[in-house]
Amino acid sequence: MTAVTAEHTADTTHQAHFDAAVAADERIEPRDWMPDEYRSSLVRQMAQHAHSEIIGMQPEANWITRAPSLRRKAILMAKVQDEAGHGLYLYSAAETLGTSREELLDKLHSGRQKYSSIFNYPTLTWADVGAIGWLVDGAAITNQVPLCRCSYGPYARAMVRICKEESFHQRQGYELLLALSQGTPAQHDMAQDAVNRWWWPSLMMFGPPDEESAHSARSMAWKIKRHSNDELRQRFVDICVPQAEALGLTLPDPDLRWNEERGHHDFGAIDWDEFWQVLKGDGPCNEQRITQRRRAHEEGAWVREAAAAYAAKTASDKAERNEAQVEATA
Ligand code: FAQ
Repeated sequence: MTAVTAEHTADTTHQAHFDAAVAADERIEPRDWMPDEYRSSLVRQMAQHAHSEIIGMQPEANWITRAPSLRRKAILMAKVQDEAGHGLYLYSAAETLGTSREELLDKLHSGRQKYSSIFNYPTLTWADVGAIGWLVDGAAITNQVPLCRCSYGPYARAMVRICKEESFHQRQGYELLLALSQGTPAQHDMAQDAVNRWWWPSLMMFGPPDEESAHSARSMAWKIKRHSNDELRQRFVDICVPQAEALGLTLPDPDLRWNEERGHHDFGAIDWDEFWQVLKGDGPCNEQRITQRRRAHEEGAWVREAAAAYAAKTASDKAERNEAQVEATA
């Protein structure tokens, strides 16, 4: 057998193992063989997801100093800190695919990788913190619970923990909005205004319509994604309608109504031009978000250097101790 044929046979066997594992709902682990496109598609999605978590800290962090009570401030600080943690789990999971955190951050800072469109909208009032918790975390959970069954092990495991925390976030947003909705008329109006502004961008979080989704078909065949963008968007709308009623708030869509035949709510047309414009970098806060992220990265350089120096020192101290121990027992 020539070298080329042997290589081809090995690749075919690997591919057959991979396909069988995916078909049997087994997990693909970092040391397993995987097609190059599977690896690169995972890096793309996981990196975007990680970037979304850390850029997503900014809109809410904007309100930490102005939270209306110590209780609300403590909750908000914990939530924003959780989002940083989610970013770290996801960067670590992406690193198991052979990329590095530096490389991913560099791609974010230079605009070569995306983050979620939703974080390019401003948080104008305190009620926006509630709307983000209820709608943005709510949409994130709807999208991410199926990712707990993603075929790639490290991503699926990271998602289990993230989803538990996101569902706590969603409840705090709902509780915050409920307090405002049942408060003074001015507070109620503030809650309604926030929902009016965050509803449509939340629906865009699920990605373009299925017929325009470049990656869905392949990602679903590989069981990275388990449902299409439109399926998850519909699920989210159906969940939100009764919740909005319980909140005493209205969803800003005159076309929203129950469709008995479909067993789902119909809803109005999404402004996809706005979505693509935000993705191109022309949303209300794109410039501000990325500038702030780059600055935070530069200002944090000394922390990374100190942590690396400490890790190197701890490792060399340990090596010296081990050597001394070996000599003492020789
Ligand atoms: N924003 O072919 P598809 C959170 C891009 S985490 C920006 O349909 P795919 C927690 C897409 O990347 C929120 N870009 O793509 C939190 C692709 O571009 P590319 C993030 C978007 O991957 C809460 C192109 O459009 N969650 O909120 C968006 O099959 C509160 C074509 O799209 C995740 O990342 C968008 N909305 O499906 C934090 C979940 N949608 O790569 C702080 C994991 C699409 O070719 C506070 N990701 N694009 O240049 C996913 O499930 C998928 O990647 C989708 C997109 C569903 C987002």
